[in-house]
Amino acid sequence: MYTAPPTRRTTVIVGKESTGKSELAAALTGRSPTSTNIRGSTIACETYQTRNDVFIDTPGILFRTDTITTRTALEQLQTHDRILLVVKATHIDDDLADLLPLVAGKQGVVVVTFWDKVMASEFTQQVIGQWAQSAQVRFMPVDARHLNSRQRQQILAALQTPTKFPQHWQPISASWRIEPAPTWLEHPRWGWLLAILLLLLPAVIAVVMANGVAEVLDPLVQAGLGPLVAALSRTPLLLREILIGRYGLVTMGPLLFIWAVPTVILYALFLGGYKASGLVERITVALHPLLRPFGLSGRDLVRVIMGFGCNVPAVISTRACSSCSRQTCMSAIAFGSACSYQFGATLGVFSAANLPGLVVPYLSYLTLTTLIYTHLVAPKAARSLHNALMIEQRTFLELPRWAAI
Ligand SMILES: Nc1nc2c(ncn2[C@@H]2O[C@H](COP(=O)(O)OP(=O)(O)OP(=O)(O)O)[C@@H](O)[C@H]2O)c(=O)[nH]1
Ligand SMILES: [Mg+2]
Repeated sequence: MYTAPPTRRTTVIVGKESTGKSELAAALTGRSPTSTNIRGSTIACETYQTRNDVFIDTPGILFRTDTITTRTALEQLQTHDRILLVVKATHIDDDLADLLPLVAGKQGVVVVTFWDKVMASEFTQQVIGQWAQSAQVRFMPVDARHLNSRQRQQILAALQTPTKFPQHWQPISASWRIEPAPTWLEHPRWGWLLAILLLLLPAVIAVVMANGVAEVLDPLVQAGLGPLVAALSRTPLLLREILIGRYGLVTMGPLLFIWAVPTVILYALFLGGYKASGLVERITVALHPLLRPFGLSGRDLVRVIMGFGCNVPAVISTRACSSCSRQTCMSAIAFGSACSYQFGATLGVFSAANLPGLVVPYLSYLTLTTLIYTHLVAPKAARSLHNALMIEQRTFLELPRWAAI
């Protein structure tokens, strides 16, 4: 007998940026989102569905800034009443103070992520217990990357009978705040230099490794193409030139792929690793002071570099950039990293000419001209010393997981 599926409950997952909302949504539903998550940051609302539930994963809310993604998250808050509020254990006092007013009067539960970074002692448990009691809201401390089935069941069960977030509740202070340990990237004098070297490193390694692969494949492909080239040599002159001339489709095309594609793939893998480990954010924080005179922030720089991988997601993900710098950032992508093939193909040409060292002047030239261009097009206000809209927080570094890359 046919039984109609029960009406699904819709829950909106909200929280600040990089607090583990997407990890939670995936762990709670065991599903992938219906839309793509570009390089780890949610830039539009994503829906995760199970038989009984619909979870709407919103982009992280950024305070002290004015991004389209933040506006999107706030719109979802207005239209739905069941909320899964995500706060980070390491900055729990700030997160609660900032986010509770946004959800007051709505129903839901609070999930405290990054619990693995807090010493799970009697004291910390006590604080959570006291909050739950005085606010009459459930608090669930978890490591969102490794949600066990008991925690999953508890959160889903709590969402079946959500309680109201209080209107006027002042939580007693947790009194802990855990900042990621500083690295050499935070060195006041040399941090920026290390950041630049780390940014260039993937390009250099990708070129060296990819060229190694291409050197092996090149003669094999040329030999494989031999019979086809011979067969095509009897075609009319114009067609022959187009197909097997010096820059012909058959003679040159496959070789370009061999030289460029490994570079593109390796570069994308390196950047994926940087992003999944949190290193990209650290680099952007280190470079932030150097970028401000050009009307850009570290956040924008990541998007420009993403353009080398593919400029479409790079431009789309500028939704998470401050409105103040977004246009400059898109201009910089269009100017400096306009095409996903630009990088691979250019390096392929350098290598084919046996001059791979040209990568250094090439990148320097590209950087310099892009910076001059952004300086010219950026609004004066964005370049101001007083512009605090675009300052980033330090992220925790971790070993990149394959799945995340
Ligand atoms: N140590 C630790 N890392 C976590 C936890 N939750 C998430 N992460 C890591 O934090 C990073 C961000 O996680 P996401 O799930 O993408 O965070 P998000 O809140 O969806 O981020 P935005 O969509 O950009 O707002 C990833 O590298 C996760 O692996 C956690 O509980 N503990
Ligand atoms: Mg997300």
